Amino acid sequence: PFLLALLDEPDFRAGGVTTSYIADHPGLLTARSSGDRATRLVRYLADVTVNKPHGEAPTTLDPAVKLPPLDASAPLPEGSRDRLLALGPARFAAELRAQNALAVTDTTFRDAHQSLLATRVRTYDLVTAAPHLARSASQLLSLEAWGGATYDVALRFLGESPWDRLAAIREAAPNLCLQMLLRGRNTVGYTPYPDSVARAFVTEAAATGVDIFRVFDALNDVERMRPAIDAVLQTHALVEGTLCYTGDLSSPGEKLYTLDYYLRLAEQLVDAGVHVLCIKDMAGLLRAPAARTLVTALRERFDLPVHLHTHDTAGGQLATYLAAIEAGVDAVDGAAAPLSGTTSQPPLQAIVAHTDYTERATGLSLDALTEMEPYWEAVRKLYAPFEMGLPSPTGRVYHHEIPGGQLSNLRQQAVALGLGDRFEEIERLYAAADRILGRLVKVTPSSKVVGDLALHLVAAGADPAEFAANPEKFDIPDSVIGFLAGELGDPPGGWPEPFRGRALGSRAHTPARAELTRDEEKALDGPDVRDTLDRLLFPAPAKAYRETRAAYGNLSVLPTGAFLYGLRPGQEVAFDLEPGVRVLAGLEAVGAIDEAGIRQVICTVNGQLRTLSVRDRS
Ligand code: BTN
Ligand code: 3PY
Ligand code: ZN
Repeated sequence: PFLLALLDEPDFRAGGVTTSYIADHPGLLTARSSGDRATRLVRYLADVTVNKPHGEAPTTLDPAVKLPPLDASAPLPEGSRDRLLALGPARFAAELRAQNALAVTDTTFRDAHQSLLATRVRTYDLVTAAPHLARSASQLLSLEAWGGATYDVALRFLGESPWDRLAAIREAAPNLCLQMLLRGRNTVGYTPYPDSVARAFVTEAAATGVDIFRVFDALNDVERMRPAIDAVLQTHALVEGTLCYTGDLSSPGEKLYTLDYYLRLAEQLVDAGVHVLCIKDMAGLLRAPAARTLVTALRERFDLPVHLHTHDTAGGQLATYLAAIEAGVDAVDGAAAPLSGTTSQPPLQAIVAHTDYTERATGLSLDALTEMEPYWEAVRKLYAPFEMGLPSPTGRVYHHEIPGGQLSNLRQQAVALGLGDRFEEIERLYAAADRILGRLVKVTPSSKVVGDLALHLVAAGADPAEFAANPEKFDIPDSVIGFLAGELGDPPGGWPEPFRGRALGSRAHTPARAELTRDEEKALDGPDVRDTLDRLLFPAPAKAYRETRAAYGNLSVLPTGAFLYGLRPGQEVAFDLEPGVRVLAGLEAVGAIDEAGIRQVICTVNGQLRTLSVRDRS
């Protein structure tokens, strides 16, 4: 089959077989024996070793050596998932509301690294930690482990199936509720999809391992959350209806995002049948007094539990949590201390320490959480090239209101545009773009619309007042046109006219697809629903993933140090092709570059020498 595949390749017929041909087409090696699977993974390691896409390894430490001891044979303690399955979501929520203990969600597996490390943390490092949490942190309400940007990034950058990640974490922590973040009609993407996509997505996610769905809409439009909410209500899972928080409801100047606004929104969510109300403070704008007001009012008015999420961008969110806790908030989100703070969540350890020996004590063990810190510190070091967060807290967030995940991302984009030293300007234009577009709730994807306009104004050297007055004279990014055309729904403050009409003018906009083809609908019902969803949501990244998978196999089994940085001469790495099928791979030497740009890489695979040809693209 290998030769036949080769003969089918168009440039083979034109050029002939050379070592460089194989080096450039590793996907041709498609046999599936375990020896061959090992060789394909070693071929990947050889390529990374030669080409160093992320430079030299920042550390040679294997995070696993930092893990506390684990007795895998001891029975698992009962956890939140056992209770959810026993009680069903409605009674589970009623108990959450009735209990005194503050419930805690651990965001380390999703939002924390999305907000600090460009979403790059791999399944390998998560699945290594999960059995520890299942045993030593079984009091958690949930592990937020999926959704948001993780789906896209897994396919696009990690060569991983997001579905396999979910299934693997599910298996490693079977007693804990796994939670995901779902962007309403956009599911885990950036534009709206037909309702049947949201339905199929939720059904497959619940079947694969999601127990708690946090559903939001970027403009707080409950109608746009409803298909996803309805779909969750058909499963075993719990659904959180989300109020995305913006502005400052304590400010006398706030006329749009007022307490009344949030209470009306909450009422619609309650009517839609959600089990929990979530306050999603994606930029870290909720101040302690406003938290006290909002949590008190929501709990007086409705009998659902309230779950608070924030980002510690300005540095004060533990104060917000304490005010909310005193006001009766039922659950809060935190991250393992080494992946907490600034654009990420407040640290779990501090949340536990500040409530211990009070009525609201979480039941979590401060010691157990702290014992995991060296592991997460070592993991974070491995991902150093993806650090893009703030070096320190910033008060400017109260002005520009950029969400945590986007703030770190935008700083990177600014550096790429050569504007790294002028980030304040981008922040100022972000705030101006937000005003021009009507003071939006800014969260994926509305935050991307505002960010795209801000970067566009910077790049064009345009004055925001001039742009607002004469939009027809300027190029406008596609995402902004789509937003103005109503693709994301109607903003709470209404449309900014006459700006909108003049910006749209006669500009063409291709609306998002409202319907699928019959074949696509059928595929969503079929056995390959995961592949179908990958393709529908992220056509290009799904293709990149399939190609990577065909070329190298299952990259998620490789330890992260080797995956990102390759091997040093003399170094050996062990990995499991599947449970019990261990491979020991080593690097002997890397040869000189030849006239065709190829290097011979001498490796060992379970003690046998292999020489691989790798193109040097560095
Ligand atoms: C984040 O967006 O918060 C984390 C980084 C994720 C990057 C992904 S990759 C493609 C997609 N497009 C974006 O602008 N961001 C996401
Ligand atoms: C996401 O949509 O990924 C978010 O984290 C929004 O806050
Ligand atoms: Zn968040």
